[in-house]
Amino acid sequence: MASPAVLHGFFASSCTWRVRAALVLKSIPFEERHVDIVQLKTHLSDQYQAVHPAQKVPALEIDGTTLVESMAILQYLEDTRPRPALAPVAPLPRARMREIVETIVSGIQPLQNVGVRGLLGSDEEYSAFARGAARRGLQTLEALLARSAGQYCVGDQLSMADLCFVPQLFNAVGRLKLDISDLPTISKLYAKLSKEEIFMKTHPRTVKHLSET
Ligand SMILES: N[C@@H](CCC(=O)N[C@@H](CS)C(=O)NCC(=O)O)C(=O)O
Repeated sequence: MASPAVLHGFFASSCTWRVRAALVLKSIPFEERHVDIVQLKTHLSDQYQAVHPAQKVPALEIDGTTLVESMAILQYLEDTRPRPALAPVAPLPRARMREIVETIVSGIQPLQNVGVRGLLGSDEEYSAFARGAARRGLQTLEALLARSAGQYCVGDQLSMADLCFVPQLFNAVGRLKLDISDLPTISKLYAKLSKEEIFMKTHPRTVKHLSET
């Protein structure tokens, strides 16, 4: 029998959460190895650089190799374990999904990543920059979701867009303390999706608790 996949991740990392949720949805056995990117900064060790050249999380050991970059990992899982599908088949909803994914993955997450904290002056300056960037990204997301959302970010099918959306919103509301009450589509969708089993099961709170017991 193949050995379980190994997810190198941090419980509160939005990028790790995307992959954790996909692994659970696709019923892929895995163990999660804690990489502390906040206090101990174990991701900056030479040992971890051998796992992830950019010294970030997540990295996934699977099928005898190691993959990095959460969206490359999700696409690999989709290509090798297509059920349940995490992307619509038709070209237009697929493009809508990618609009949302790109907005989050390129337009929001990197600008508020803890890795840029030291590059942006004081903690206050970092916080103001991160909150401003996230807020602007969420406004874009609101406009995109207003035309694409149904029960999920794109129509009524759970997709990679949702796997990016819920962790990013948890970050925006929980860590950056952003008020989203003036973003109606986002507020409604986030309230609904955060109660879904897959996001509760893979939530940072659940994982933190498990890693402590
Ligand atoms: N594009 C990468 C981003 C990875 C990333 O920025 N991960 C964050 C946690 S969500 C991290 O490891 N930050 C630590 C650092 O940059 O020093 C992905 O999607 O995997």
